[in-house]
Amino acid sequence: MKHLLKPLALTALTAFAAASAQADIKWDMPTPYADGTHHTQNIRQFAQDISDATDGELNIVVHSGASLVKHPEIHRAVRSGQVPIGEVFMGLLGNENPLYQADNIPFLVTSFDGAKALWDATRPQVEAALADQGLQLLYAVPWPPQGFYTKERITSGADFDGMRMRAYSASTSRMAELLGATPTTVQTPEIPQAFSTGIIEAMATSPTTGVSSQAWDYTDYYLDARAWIPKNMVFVNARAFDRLSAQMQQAVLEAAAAAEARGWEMAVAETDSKTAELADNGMTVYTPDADLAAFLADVGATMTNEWFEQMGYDDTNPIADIIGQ
Ligand code: PCA
Repeated sequence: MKHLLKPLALTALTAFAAASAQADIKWDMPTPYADGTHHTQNIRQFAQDISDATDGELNIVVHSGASLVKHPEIHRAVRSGQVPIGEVFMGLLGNENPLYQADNIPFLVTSFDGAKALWDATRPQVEAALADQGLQLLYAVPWPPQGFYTKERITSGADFDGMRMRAYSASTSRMAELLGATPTTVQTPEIPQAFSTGIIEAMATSPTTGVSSQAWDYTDYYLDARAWIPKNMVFVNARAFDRLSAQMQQAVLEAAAAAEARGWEMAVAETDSKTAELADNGMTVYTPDADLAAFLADVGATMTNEWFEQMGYDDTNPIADIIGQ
C-alpha cells in the first residue's frame, strides 16, 4: 500500500516542504526576566500576535529568565546576529552610552506621564544609537516606579550609611555611593542568593521585582519612593528584519506598537497590585517623610546635573522642561 501511494504523497510532501522551507522562520528571542513579570507576559503576547498575523510563518520562541543568553550578553548577541531579536534593560547599556542612563536617574521623572515624556524626548536618539549598531528598535515598556527594600525602616538619609546595596546599572551604583551605601551588581536571578549570603542587605527596584524575587524573605520594609521609572527595550537585528517579507515586517511593527501601548498599561496596573502583594506578604510599605524626601531629591539632583554635563546638555535642552514631572 505504502509503495503504491508513494509517488503522489511524495510529490505533495516535497511541494509542501519547499514552500514551508521558504516561508517559515523561527526566531529565538532571549529575554532577561522571569515569566511572572509583565515584560515577559507582554513579549509572549507580542510573539503570539506575530504568529497570528503571519499564519505561523514567523514564529518567535521566547527564552525568558536569561535562560538562553545571560542578560549582559543579550545586546551583543543580537548585534552579532547570534540571535535575531532580544530584550534588554536600557539602564544596563548606560556604560557604553550615557544616553541610556536617563532611565535610572532618581527623580528626573517621577510619574508615568513624566516617563512617557522622557521616552518621547529620548526615543529618536535611542533609535539612532541602535541603528549605528545594526539594530532596529521595536518598542520600550516601563517598570513600575522604583523603591527601596531594607531590613530596617529608613528614617533618615544616615540610615543608608555603609549599607550593602544591590545595583543593576552604572547609575544605580552611583546612586548607592551618593546615598552613602556600598553598591554590588547583582542580576535578578541571583537576588535571593545575594541576600541569603549577605552580599547585599538592601535593593532598589520595582514592586514587580520585589514580588518575583520574594523580597519578604530577606527584607521587611518597602520605601515606596517612586524614584525613577526605568524601561526595557526590544530590538531586532536590522539584517534579520530586512530579510523578512514586507508582510512579515508589517506584522512585527504592528505587534510592536501594540506591545508598547499594552506594556505601559500593564506597568501602571502592576504598580498598585504588586505593591499590595508586598504588604500581603507581611512587608511594611511606607513613604518618605519630608526630610528623607529632600535627602533623596538631593541625590537625584546631583545625578541629573552630572548626566546633563556628560550629555553636553544645558537648560535649553527640552529634557530640562520634563525634570520632576
Ligand atoms: N526590575 C529590574 C530592573 C528594574 C526593575 O524594576 C531589576 O531589578 O533588575
